[in-house]
Amino acid sequence: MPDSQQQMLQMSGEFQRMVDEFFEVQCRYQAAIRQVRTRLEILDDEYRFRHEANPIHSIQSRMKTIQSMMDKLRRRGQQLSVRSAVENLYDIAGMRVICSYIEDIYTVADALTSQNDIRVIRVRDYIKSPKPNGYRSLHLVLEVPVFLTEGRVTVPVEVQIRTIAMDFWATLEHDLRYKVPVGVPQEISDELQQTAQDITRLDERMQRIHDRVDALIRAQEHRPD
Ligand code: 0O2
Repeated sequence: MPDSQQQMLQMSGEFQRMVDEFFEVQCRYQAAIRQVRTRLEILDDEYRFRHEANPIHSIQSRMKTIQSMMDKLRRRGQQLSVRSAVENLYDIAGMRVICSYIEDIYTVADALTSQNDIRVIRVRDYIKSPKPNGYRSLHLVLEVPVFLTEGRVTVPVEVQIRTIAMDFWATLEHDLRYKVPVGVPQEISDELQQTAQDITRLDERMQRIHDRVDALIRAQEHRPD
């Protein structure tokens, strides 16, 4: 068999091994996403029962594709393998929790991180310290337990918590950035930054209105008949 053909076979064999390994680890990351989703849903249900309000508007989740994992490893100059991805990437399993109000973000984050079998690996608060482009969101990397036939394993999950308005901005900004590979012109970046500030003011106003309505409801509950 010619050398080139042998090389091709070897490469496709290596790729196949990588894909098999990926499907094996995918199973535990998906289990970790399910764990976190169930815990979030339980917290949301309990909150509705106790406070007649839902801190969570919606939950999205995704598994990083093998291609996107390898791209990230390549960008960082790290070894290109599934093992390297598991050792170096925190966002193979990613979740996005969308809340209506800013305070709900911290209510959800506190409730989740205070569960004693969850370990907080990293917190990045881009709400208190927004990125220079205006990006805001609370990022947590949590290590959650998953029970497999081989026993208990822990798996990292990146949880991004943000308001509907923050999500609207981040989704559009992300799409725009990908649509213009040569880079978004400065005037558009400036306008996006300005819009991020408008959205911050909107979120703060909505929070104040919500607090006032809450106070009215509480006052009515305590009024003698
Ligand atoms: P995708 O497609 O959303 O997954 P690390 O998490 O340590 O590997 P990083 O990138 O420093 O690396 O972490 P960080 O800052 O916590 O942000 C990771 C994710 O947050 C990004 O994932 C985005 O989803 C989101 N994000 C961060 N900055 C921005 C921003 O300026 N605009 C928008 N729209 N989203 C942002 P990925 O891997 O980039 O992409």
